[in-house]
Amino acid sequence: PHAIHLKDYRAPDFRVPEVALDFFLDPQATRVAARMRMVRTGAAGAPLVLNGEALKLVSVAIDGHPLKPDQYTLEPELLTIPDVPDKFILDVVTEIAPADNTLLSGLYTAKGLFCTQCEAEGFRRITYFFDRPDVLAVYTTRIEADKKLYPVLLSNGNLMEKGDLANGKHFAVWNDPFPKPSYLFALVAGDLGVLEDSIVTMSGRTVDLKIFVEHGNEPRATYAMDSLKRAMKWDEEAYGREYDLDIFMIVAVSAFNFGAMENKGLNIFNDRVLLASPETATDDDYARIEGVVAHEYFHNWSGDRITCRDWFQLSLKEGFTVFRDQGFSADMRSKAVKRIEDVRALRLRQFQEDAGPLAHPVQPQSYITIDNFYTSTIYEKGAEVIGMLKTLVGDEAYRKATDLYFSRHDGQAATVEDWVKCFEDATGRDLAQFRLWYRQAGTPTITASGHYDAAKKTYALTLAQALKPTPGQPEKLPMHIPVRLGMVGKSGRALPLTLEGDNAPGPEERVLELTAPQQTFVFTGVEEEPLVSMGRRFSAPAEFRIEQSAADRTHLMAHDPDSFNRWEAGQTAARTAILAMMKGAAPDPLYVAAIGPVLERALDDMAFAANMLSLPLESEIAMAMDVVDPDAIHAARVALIRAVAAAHRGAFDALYGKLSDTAAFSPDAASAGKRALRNAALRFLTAADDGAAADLAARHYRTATNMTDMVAGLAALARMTSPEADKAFAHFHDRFAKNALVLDKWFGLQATSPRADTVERVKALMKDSHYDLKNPNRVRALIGAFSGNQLRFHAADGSGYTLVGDVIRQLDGVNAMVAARMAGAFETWRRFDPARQALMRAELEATLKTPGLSSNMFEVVSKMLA
Ligand code: B3K
Ligand code: ZN
Repeated sequence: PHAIHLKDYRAPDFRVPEVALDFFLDPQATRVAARMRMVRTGAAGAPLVLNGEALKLVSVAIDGHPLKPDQYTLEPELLTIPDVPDKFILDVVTEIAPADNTLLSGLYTAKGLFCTQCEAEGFRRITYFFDRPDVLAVYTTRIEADKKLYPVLLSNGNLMEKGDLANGKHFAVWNDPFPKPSYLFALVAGDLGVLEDSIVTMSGRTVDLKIFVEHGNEPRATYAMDSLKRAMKWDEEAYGREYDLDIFMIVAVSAFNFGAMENKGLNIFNDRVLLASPETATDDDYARIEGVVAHEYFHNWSGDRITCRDWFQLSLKEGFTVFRDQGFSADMRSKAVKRIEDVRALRLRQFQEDAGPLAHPVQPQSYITIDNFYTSTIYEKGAEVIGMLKTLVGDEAYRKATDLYFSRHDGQAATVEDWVKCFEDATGRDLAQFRLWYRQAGTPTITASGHYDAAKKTYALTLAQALKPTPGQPEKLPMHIPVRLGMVGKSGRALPLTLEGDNAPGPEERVLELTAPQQTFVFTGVEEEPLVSMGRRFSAPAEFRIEQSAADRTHLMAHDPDSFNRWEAGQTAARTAILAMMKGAAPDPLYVAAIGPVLERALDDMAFAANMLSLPLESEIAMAMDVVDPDAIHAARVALIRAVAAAHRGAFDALYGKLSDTAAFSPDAASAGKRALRNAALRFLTAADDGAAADLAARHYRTATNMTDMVAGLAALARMTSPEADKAFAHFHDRFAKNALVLDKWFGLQATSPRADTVERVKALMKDSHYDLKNPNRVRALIGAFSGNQLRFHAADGSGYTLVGDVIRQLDGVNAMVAARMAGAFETWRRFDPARQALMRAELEATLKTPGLSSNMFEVVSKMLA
């Protein structure tokens, strides 16, 4: 396998204004006749070189003249025709076997349904083509198939024609008038039910909305439909973006490599992020559906109308679209809670990536397999970079810049540089240094130290930034970092931030721009010694460090006017307490006491209170240690939960009782917040993990009227060894045996259990008749969840490592993309003790030696070992 470098980018030698595809569907032997109009744009005489993979070439012709085998060369992944005119029609006929396509890339079948996944490089598994994002064509797609088995025939764009044919077959012709890259091509054929609706856009056009699902699942698509309509409206208001075709379709499929895909006019979804009902989906599922439906819809502008020139620009569409969907969800729900959730996810996955062997910039410089670069850095850090731009230029200028971007680059395959340039042109700001956020990998540390001069009433705040080396980047330059902050007095009031030289009292919050390695900001008129509330709303994807006592932190936890930083203060206080407990300290009485006021105010904002009550996860605590000790982390964290529970038993009891739900289920944010708070209380009320705790958790499970509460009950029981736990798990299994998505939860809850027998149970579950290596959702539900179980995956005897190692090696032969992603479980291996390191290294080395290893797996494993 060899690396591809950004610096080697070359424009294509041909344009392909039009592509006509003719599909004759058959699970074992689908025939694809492709007709492409080619126009030379590059060097005269350059050969035609097309990508192709796992294809059987049936015939190839130029301007109607079939080519003889000596007129072209065929390599495993390339078709080269040395001698072609400057303008011509190329006809290529290929044959593929969708039923054997376990990679789920290109055209494949799942549960009797044909569907495609072409991003990033799946189109080359359908026909020979310039399978790169900077070749934009207008596609016309004709699909022919058995009418009984495949009554629904879909592709991108508008339906032009359909009709019946002889032998029980029928056909449909679709045309997508918007030129697009091949990765946005889609086709679906099958026997599907449909949920229909429509919307009138801002300019008064009516757009038909259709969501296709397995028959019987139509009612479970209503929340997705509702989310879609709200997303379409929001994009008009927030970004001035209107939908452009007359029809927008979504199809839900059960076998899919990731969440969903933004194919023009025909989004394809993993049904996990589309189907919901109160009996089958948790509040988190509802929120995720809302977010993903919006994300894929928003891609219509940030991705489809303006796409990427090459895959090094991936964050151009992904970071931006994540930023857009985060903004949407924040507007639909609570801004503070959404920010907390996003930051938590960022720290959990992206900070971990940035700190390890797979660290890469938001704009990578090279890759072996692009599939490995759909990472948290490209997506979530990419979104943070855009958030910083918005913070720096302000809301209005941000909108001006995005308007400019959409108008300037509409219909183009653009670059990250084009994007930043729009911000410079729209705002007049120099963003030269800011561009480093795209080029430098790693999480900067911002260390603050302050000095209060009581006599002069000044406060000097020194901010220093540092960025550690990452693979391939030994030296780093100082970045342009927005640091949003406030100051809180010991009395609890917010202090104005007046900088030396200001001629009026300053605001209570401001954004400092840190551009040098170290800068000092002097505030004047500071009436009392302040506590600094730094990095409010997480104003940069950085680690903010400031020396503060436990008393300072609990003070901020109660008084910081910025709710995000109240949460942050609580997290830091809890983490500090847990780290101290690992060295023998008792639970920090200040932290334990500080939960009192949180409970007193819990009803004011229940979703927020639930977050205040959720302690840092074990893997978050691990991030703060030089050598991770999973057993000690688990024990200390549980001990702190028990200390909090013991100190506030009465308040938790009262809260739990008061919040018991009798109203009909509604997935809205307020109702979800209420359930989240009650379930947070349940966590503390069952903290002892004893018989009484099992009884309460079992009662919670039995009396639940929705999936959120059922899962909360089960999650508590999953920690315990008790007949109640066995009974509930058996009941859940039998009740939902036929519902794959719910059964995934059953697998996952057992895989994440802290119980000592978890490895054994996961092994047993792999023999369950419902376990299926070919279904990514199932593998992720069991093995993916298990590898996130820090305590048991990292079992000292290495049993967890062997389990996951065996699975990824086996899975590599079935679905290399999913397998390589799952190998990320070993990404942190160097952060553990020598014994665990040796065990993990052995798994990685064994993987590298596996015969026939995919290049996906080769890339991640060799980088992890480097
Ligand atoms: N663009 C797709 C991701 C494709 C992943 C290919 N390996 C979904 C999304 O980000 O919206
Ligand atoms: Zn996306």
